[in-house]
Amino acid sequence: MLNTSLHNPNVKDKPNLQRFISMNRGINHGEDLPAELLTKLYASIRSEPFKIPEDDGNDLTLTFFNPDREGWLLKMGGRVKTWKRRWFILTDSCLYYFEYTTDKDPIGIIPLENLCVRSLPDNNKQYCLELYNPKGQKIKACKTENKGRVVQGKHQSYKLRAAGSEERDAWMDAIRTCITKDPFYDLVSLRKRKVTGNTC
Ligand code: 4IP
Repeated sequence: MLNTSLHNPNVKDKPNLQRFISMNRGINHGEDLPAELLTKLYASIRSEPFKIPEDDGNDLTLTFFNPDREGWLLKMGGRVKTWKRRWFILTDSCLYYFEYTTDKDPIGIIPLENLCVRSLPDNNKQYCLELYNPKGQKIKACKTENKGRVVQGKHQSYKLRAAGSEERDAWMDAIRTCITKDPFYDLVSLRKRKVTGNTC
């Protein structure tokens, strides 16, 4: 309130320090906050307005807050079969991968809708899992190319490699949970049952 009162040009009646202090009487469980604290707060807000960041839909920070799982995995390329170490975040039924943990924007996004996950035999590489489309179709995903252009992914399946079997199994469990808990599936299967008349 003080920030708006002091810095919004539409507010003509700017409170002075004394008024600010009296406005805050009894707010600390019936007690007053120390005058020194309020004085510093007043001076700080008056000297520099603060801005609350607006959610314009472009900032993905909130999307990656409190994910279902996150960690490093090796990912095999789609056409060129090279392994790249990527930071993966599993949230909102999508897998996002980044080059660095601190990156704000992912390199790639894999929606898990309609996908399945399985472990791969430890032939050449150990602890691998595979995301695949049970209908055998290419996976619908997107990635950002070097020049910043967003393009469709080219993976028939995503092969990922964990550091150990426990980690691989934990990723598979987390991915499976994400796939099954998506309310979209309940809606679609309900609709399918209605259309086919199958009530099972
Ligand atoms: C690349 O190999 C990387 O593995 C890419 O991974 C991968 O894209 C490319 O797959 C693959 O060609 P090089 O760097 O050796 O060229 P990343 O994007 O994580 O760097 P994906 O789709 O896996 O992100 P294709 O299918 O774009 O060729």
